[in-house]
Amino acid sequence: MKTLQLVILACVGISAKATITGDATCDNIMEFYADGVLFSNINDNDWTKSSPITISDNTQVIAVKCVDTGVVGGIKLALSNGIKTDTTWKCSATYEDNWETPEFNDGSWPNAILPTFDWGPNPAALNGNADWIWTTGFQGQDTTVFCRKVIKSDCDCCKSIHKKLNHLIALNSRPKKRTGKRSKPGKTW
Ligand SMILES: [Ca+2]
Repeated sequence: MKTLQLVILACVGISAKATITGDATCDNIMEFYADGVLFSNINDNDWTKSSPITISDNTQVIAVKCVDTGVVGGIKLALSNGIKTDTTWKCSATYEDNWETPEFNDGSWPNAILPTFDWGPNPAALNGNADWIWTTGFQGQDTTVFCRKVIKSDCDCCKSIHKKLNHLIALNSRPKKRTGKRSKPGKTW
């Protein structure tokens, strides 16, 4: 099992260093989560300024709760791995336990919509990099929304470990090769 231990150690070493960066904002009050962990920033309550994001590249799910305090609601985000807010996100106006975690099943949630509203060029870091998203009730009908996006179903490292494990299991389950001299044909029973 030494090979497997080495693979696991190598994976942990690599993943601990790698991060995803980016920017996020919401109109008006934002909570940003990566795998259920809340990341707070001084800009979270000002949609004209984006909050800088730095998360592990092993992150499976990113999630944003946003409270709209007037006129319209919107969420906008772009990350260095190419993930950005668009209609592939899932958005709901109903709170559900653990909605921000990887374990939550958002299969019944509707896709995000693109509000018909012009926010202009701010925040500058996100200008032209992503769409604003919300639920269909973006004009004051849905004032608190929960949006989430699965960005990695299983870490590449885990897949590599699983493959290695299966390889070892397959090796161990093979019939053992006979060692030593082949026994001569003996008595017939
Ligand atoms: Ca608003």
